[in-house]
Amino acid sequence: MDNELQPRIAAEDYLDALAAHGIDHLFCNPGTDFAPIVEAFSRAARSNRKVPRPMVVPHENAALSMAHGFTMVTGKPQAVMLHTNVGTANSINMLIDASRDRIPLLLTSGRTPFTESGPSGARNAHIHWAQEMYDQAGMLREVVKWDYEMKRGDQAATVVDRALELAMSSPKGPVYLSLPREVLGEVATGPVESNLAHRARPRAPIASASDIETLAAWIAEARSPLIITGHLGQDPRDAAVLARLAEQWALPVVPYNTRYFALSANHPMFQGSMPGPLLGDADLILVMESDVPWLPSREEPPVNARIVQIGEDPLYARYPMRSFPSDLTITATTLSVLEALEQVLQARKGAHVEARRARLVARSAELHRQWHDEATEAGQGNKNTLAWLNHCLRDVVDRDTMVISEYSFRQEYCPLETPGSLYAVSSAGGLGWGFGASLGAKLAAPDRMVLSVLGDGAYMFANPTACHYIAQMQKLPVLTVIYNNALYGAVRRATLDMYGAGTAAEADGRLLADLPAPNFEKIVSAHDGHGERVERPADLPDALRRAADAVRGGQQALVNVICPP
Ligand SMILES: Cc1ncc(C[n+]2csc(CCOP(=O)(O)OP(=O)(O)O)c2C)c(N)n1
Repeated sequence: MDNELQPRIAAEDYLDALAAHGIDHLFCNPGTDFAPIVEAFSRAARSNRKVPRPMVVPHENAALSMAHGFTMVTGKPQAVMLHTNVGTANSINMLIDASRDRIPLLLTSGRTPFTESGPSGARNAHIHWAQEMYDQAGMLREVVKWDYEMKRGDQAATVVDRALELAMSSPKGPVYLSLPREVLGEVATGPVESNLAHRARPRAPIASASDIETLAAWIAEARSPLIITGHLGQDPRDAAVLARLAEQWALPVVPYNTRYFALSANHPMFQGSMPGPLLGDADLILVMESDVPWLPSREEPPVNARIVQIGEDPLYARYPMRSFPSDLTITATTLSVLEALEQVLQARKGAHVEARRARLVARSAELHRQWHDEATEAGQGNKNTLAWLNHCLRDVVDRDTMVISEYSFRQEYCPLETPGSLYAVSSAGGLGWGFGASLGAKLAAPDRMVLSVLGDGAYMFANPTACHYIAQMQKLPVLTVIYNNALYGAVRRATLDMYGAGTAAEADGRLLADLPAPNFEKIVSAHDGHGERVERPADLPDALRRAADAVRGGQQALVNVICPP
């Protein structure tokens, strides 16, 4: 039937509204709740109307992590649609990651039909009774900024306006919308209302001039300042200003549990990834977008050190408990603070800058020597290590590569140079993120090499067959390198930390941590990919090069690097 003869349905207005907000993709894992959406996409294709591209993703975790990956690279929010309560439940792990990583995305799911018979879309399958919940959004309300259920078809545009303005305002984050089938299938009675054009969004916060003056004065006075970053670099412009400021003022930077590229390891002020060694001597600590700048159970700054907490949400209001001290707390984007500081500091002189520079440059050289020796010694040995694996990545990483790390990438051994070149798992640590995120990143930037470095545990959490399937079907060739220690290393470390003298230590803390490794390289082969297994350090460089060549040729690739603990 011609579109003109069909009465318009709310799902069409809804897709139009997504497109009006610049949403490029709707990552879907569908069910019986999708019928009006499928109809709306089909009509849009027939009439060439611009709507988001629908993409079937065969697991909800991967749908969320793909949207996450796309948005972290482009800054543009994307939408996901899942099946009622059950599909939504599958995605919550990745939603927690996105939430703590402040990724704006629109998560939606169908809602089982309200009506037991009657209107178009009423219940007509057994599951429609059992999938109803008293409060479907209740299971994820704590990790979204806003949730709502669309009540009427004529709300389609305003509901999307509201969802996106909240997702995109500071601090950004995911939002959730449930979409009942009868509502999506409602016949439109008039034009939809959207006041998008007259809906100015609040700007992200910037620091007051007096706070910047105070901070600049403290920096100028400081003998041993220290910058600890975590989330800094989500806006890649941060990294460029930080590099200049750190250089001019000889400010040591420790990207601790970093989620983004904050500073190149080749910058002389990069002082490793652990705050401990410099923390004890610091007299000024700038905590820049870091939820956990150090571990109080292990280390503390000196009691008289000045501490400054800076971030869009420096109190981490959604964290139930967090007690880091602060002498100056600044609610502002790190970019605005860094730029303002750079200007104000031009008029000042620091008492200790050159002495400090000499000390830190020497320290950096010594650290690099240690990192280099550690990696190359391992390369001459008979088992692969994390250091050697990362060192060998130097040959495949260029300025255009995006590295996705689910714990196993270390700049110390493979320095990066470019803002926007590193993305790591959220501080919430919900595993299974990296593979899907790398697919989303590749979708966002098809001309760039995307390399994900994953633990064997992290790889399996990602539903690898679903992810390899997407890479194959959507033509997203990515390079996956598995740091395969056949172990949940973090679990073992935690056991030994707490019970090093306990009974569990007699079995080397391996109970519940051993993860005998299958041939992961064969899984990628089943998806037309290039797979290699590497046991010997000497074989690793060539294996990585072959895999990178395969990816450049359009084939996904996986290198399973056996790294016995
Ligand atoms: C969804 C989820 N389940 C469980 C955990 C707990 N956990 C944290 S680290 C870890 C082990 C990860 O293993 P792997 O990726 O191989 O890295 P390794 O610790 O061996 O370096 C586990 C199971 C988690 N963080 N997320």
